[in-house]
Amino acid sequence: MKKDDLIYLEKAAMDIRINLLRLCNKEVIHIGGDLSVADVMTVLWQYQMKYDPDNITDENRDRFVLSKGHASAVTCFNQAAIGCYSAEDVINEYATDHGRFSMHSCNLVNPYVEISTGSLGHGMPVACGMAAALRMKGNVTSRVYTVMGDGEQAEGSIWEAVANAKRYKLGNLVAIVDCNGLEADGKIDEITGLGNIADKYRAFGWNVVEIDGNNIAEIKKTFDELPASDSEIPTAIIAHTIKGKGVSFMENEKRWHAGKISDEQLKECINTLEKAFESRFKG
Ligand SMILES: Cc1ncc(C[n+]2csc(CCOP(=O)(O)OP(=O)(O)O)c2C)c(N)n1
Repeated sequence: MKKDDLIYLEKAAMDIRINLLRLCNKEVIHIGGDLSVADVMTVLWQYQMKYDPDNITDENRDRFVLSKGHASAVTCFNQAAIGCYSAEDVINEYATDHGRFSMHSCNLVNPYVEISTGSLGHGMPVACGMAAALRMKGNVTSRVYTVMGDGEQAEGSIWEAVANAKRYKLGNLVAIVDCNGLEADGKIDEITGLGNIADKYRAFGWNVVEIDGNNIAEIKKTFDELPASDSEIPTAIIAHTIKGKGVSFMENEKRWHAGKISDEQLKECINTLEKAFESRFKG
């Protein structure tokens, strides 16, 4: 069921952040890029996508490919929120020998993952192939969503897929770039030399929407206004975000690309997130 109430989605995004931090208190996770994309992922999984956890082979489902495969935790918690399993399952099983959840998304152990990812630059071409296959099978209603990082844009395979998505008229493909300005070792501007990512998608003939990717209302509006799934031009959502969003000591800090927090930090982070939510939406 679509939950289109903005406060519901804001609360859902806060709950995702709290679960991420609880897990980050137990294991090292890619917390910076999980937090930056948490709002986009919450609206995508808990509002936008046509996906029934009780019917995961439905041909008419939307497909999701996590191209920045290291953000598996934020994906797992959103899948938990829609009933694939519970958030406690994710926390208890994460990184255990026979667990379904680990640092990267793996479909050998987790059936809700369409395709294993983690080696950057591969998810997007696979998403492009899935979108083409749906078209060949005459499916005009399903969409394929993929989430990439801005550092990931340095992988050449991304641009082969971008060119082909336009060529094969894949209006059913929605590529989201989580532009948080940092990759693992520092600033994107200083490492990849790619310049303006939105302009590059435009140059390849894509429909490009630039948004504040930490603004739930803007994200929802962007999904509401997507071109029809049977249209011919692929869409790139360039989501400008803050790495570590919601946790002040992590925001814009490359040190928090991945890490673990103490019990004390966890308590403080949850308190801050809950207070921020209350001051915005209560009373
Ligand atoms: C092909 C490949 N090279 C290197 C890595 C190691 N690596 C993991 S995450 C990461 C940084 C990715 O940056 P970005 O795409 O911006 O992700 P985010 O900042 O959103 O976490 C790198 C280099 C990898 N997973 N795959």
